[in-house]
Amino acid sequence: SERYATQAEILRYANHVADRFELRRDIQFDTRVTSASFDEAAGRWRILTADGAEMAATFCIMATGCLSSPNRPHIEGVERFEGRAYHTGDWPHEGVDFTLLRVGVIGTGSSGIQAIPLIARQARQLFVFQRTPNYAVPAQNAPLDREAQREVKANYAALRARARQGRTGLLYPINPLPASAVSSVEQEREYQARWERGGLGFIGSFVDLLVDRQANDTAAEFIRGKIRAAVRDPAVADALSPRSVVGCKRLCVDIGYYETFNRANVTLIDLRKAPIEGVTERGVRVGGEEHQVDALVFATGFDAMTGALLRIDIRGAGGRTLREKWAAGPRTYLGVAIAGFPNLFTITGPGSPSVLSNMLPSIEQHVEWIADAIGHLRARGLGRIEATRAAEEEWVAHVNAVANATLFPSCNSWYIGANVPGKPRVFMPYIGVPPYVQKCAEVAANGYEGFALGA
Ligand code: NA7
Repeated sequence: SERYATQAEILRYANHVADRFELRRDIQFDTRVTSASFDEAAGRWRILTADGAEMAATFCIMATGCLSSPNRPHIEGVERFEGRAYHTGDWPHEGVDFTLLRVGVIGTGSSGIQAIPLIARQARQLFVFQRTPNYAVPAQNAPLDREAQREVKANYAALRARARQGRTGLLYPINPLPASAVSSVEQEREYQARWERGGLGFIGSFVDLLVDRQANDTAAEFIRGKIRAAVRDPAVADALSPRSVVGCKRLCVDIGYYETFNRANVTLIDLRKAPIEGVTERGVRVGGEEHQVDALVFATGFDAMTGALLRIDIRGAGGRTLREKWAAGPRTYLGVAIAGFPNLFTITGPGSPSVLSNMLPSIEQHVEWIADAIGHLRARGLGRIEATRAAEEEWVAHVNAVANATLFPSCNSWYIGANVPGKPRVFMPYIGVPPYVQKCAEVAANGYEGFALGA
């Protein structure tokens, strides 16, 4: 019903899909998988759940999500806090009412940037603890009228086909020109048009924004100009202004974020001047000062892409654990399979476009590819598929080479694992939907090239 549907609407839709396609009969809810180990003799995965149940399966497909494992940084004294504490990635289903409360939000990524304007409207006092400022472009969210809805629904197939041609699988157009090909007045006009359109398409203003630092600087300066115009106090505007590469961390999409700092009840605490010393019973100490709050919101993100997988004790052929295998960072073939872990598939795993793509089509592409692979085995009376080490090596090197040709590795983003202390610094997603989809199709067409198939 809107350009950006709310969580409640998306959940209603998920429930509708589950009912319409009778999926509930195949889902066991409230079940945490604690371990999965490959039984070489039986050629099966043995899967244990937290309630002690054990299951066996020929194939094990990990659809555990890229951003599903909350990152809860250890902050000194955090367990002493006597108020209410929340994590944006683990929000109470019944909602939270901050009316009349003093609230602290730690973190200013997408989640913080979306939550802060809403919390500011309810709370008596809001402290925003910002370690690194982020770029946000306006959502320009609005209801979709009946005609717009009808048009989208009438053209699903064509829209999907068009999206698949795009670098990220999203529908926004990418300007084929580099920024340097046009005058600064024309650059400004392009940025302004995309700003008014709203959403992530801003990053498609010029083809080279994510590969050329100078081009990127022009986009960065445009957004900083918008921040200066939106925020009345120049010192606050300056503290909110990022200096890094636009899009290197996930570009955020906001509704009135920067303007929120003009409110009398909102205070920005710049952690680059003084870091958090610790949490006390009553609040957060920064630079010797205690900011007292009744509620603390951790908008501190996720142990992205590998977190949910590594929380499960996964053991492949010969008992080798995935934790050992990935100690220096994730290694996969196509982000869908792992050498040494036969018959295990990962949906949108590291090494696939995943978080740098339109997630739902990417999930569909993996589901279809995996279903085809299993069908291929069954049709030939086979029961085992495993990525070869050589194919995995080659793919990991290729994923890195593509990333290193861009500006993505230049900042401390969760794409590279930099948000979780001790996590290896490896660029995890694969950049480029069309070449990726083509590669997967070729691998299948060539009889699952790079995989060893067996009985
Ligand atoms: P993000 O984008 O990882 O943002 C987390 C924020 O929390 C970010 O501002 C971090 O600062 C901050 N953070 C993390 N740990 C700390 C500590 N210890 N102290 C202070 N601040 C901290 O997560 P989101 O949930 O916002 O978004 C994740 C994705 O979900 C998003 O990209 C969309 O795809 C949807 P830092 O930048 O590390 O200095």
